[in-house]
Amino acid sequence: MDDDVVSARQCRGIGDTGQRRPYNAAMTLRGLYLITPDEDDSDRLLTRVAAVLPAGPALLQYRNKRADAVRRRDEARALKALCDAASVPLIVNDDWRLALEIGAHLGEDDGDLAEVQRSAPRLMLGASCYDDLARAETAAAAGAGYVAFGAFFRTRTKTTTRRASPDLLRETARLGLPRVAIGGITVDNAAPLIAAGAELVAVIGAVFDAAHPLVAARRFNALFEARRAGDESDVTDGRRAS
Ligand code: TZP
Ligand code: MG
Repeated sequence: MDDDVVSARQCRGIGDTGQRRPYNAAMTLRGLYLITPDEDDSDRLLTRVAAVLPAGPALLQYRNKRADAVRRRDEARALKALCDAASVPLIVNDDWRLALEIGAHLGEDDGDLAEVQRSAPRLMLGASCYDDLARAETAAAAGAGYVAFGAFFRTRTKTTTRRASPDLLRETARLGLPRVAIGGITVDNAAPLIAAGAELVAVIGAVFDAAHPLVAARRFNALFEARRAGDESDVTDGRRAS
């Protein structure tokens, strides 16, 4: 089990060019955070995920609100094998027990983060913080591995009335954790969120519903690369040091 945890915690930087490195809590995750689409056919789900993994997302989250426990376990295991082969860390939404060997993401209704942290201290726990700064502060204090905010834009994937703003990303830089932006994010609207500090943009529809999902995923990678190149040239030019 320990080996599984370690291998699931390998992560890398951006896209296809990233190098495998062992997970280290201080390491900054950065790039595209893919989340699995609603897909009732397990084989099709795996095929769709396998098609985009060559883009090298920073993380993949298994999210399935519809399947029963048996199917969720089967799918999570199959995704874990695909992700291990691609060196992409897998996160499981909602179910930290299922995620125990994999990684977990906790939402508002998934239990108390500090309690899960005590039960499973080696899990990387992400926390959904919606539009709520106080929740992000509490999650950070409880040892969250990242904090997620959203929805930033109208999304057809999830019914939500919570609406986050880029200011929340700026305000939470001081937490020192990767900030995830989610909700209606597309290649065309993501750049301001990355500029506001989002280390990760979490996406379902704009990749999985695209005509060419792998191409779409690589376009997100290019946004992060462009931002990094801009930051580096700003530093070189002495315009910006942070
Ligand atoms: N949480 C907030 S919005 C959302 C989730 C899971 C859905 C994101 O999906 P999409 O298709 O990228 O808008
Ligand atoms: Mg949840």
